Amino acid sequence: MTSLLPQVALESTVISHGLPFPQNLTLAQEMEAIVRSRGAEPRTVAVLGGELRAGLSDAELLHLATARNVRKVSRRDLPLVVARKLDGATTVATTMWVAHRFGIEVFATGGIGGVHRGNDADISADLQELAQTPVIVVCAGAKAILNLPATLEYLETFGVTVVGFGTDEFPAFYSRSSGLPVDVRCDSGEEVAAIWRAKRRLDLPGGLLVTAPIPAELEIPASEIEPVIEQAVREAEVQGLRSAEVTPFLLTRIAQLTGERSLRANLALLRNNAAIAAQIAVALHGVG
Ligand code: PSU
Ligand code: MN
Repeated sequence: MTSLLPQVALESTVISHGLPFPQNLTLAQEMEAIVRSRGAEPRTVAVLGGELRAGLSDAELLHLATARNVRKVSRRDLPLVVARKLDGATTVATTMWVAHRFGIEVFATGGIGGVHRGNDADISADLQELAQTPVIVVCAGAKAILNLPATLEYLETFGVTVVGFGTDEFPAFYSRSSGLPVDVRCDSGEEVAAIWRAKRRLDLPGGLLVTAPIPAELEIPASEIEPVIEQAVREAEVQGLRSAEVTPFLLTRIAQLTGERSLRANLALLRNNAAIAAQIAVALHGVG
């Protein structure tokens, strides 16, 4: 394996359902470029014509960024998109699963799913995947559209270590702090790599969640984003949305209500996470 470059997986639901066109396409290309500039190889994950893919051409990225018939593929959707030869964008859970099959250990995304506010039965498949699949997921924490304390409790129950990258607090996506502690702080890719190697030596199953706060200059303080989130969550309830529809609705609605600011914040944290993931992948590669 040492002749291969370090690898970083990237997800595609953020391209198809998380961001508007054309910023989604530019962002996907920028994340790939950032990973490359740090000495790693980007592997954007998707399902195309029923085939699992890790590594896409520019034309394929454009297709995911523009086509309307690209389905959001959670793990439960995998057998049906494969059987029916459909196109699908992979969530965090599905990207982890595909990355692992391709031998990729590090993955950069924006925010993970979690336990929803107001509906404790709506628990993202991302959390179970973190419990089961050995991949390091770099994210900016989770949006406060979720019940963050319940999300962290769930991760603890299932044995998922939560790292704060350069922070002692679990970041809340648009906001750098949530008031909730992480399990351990790391300030370098090497420190994360050391924890990952220890986990492997101990034969512990599952992934590692590395959370990095949004760059300070683009942070939206909790007091400003909170009323918007509450409004979006209420609207989702009124509309009776369920299951996989909830998260894309909330993401779109918050972006509409906050305008360009939340979009700029979202793009900045995604780029930041790509750089950190590459750093971790390079550190892991160094000593095997
Ligand atoms: N949170 C974000 N942006 C996103 C997502 C979550 O801030 O794009 C996407 C990710 O792909 C994540 C998925 O895996 O939503 C979670 O959806 P659900 O809650 O339906 O599991
Ligand atoms: Mn959900």
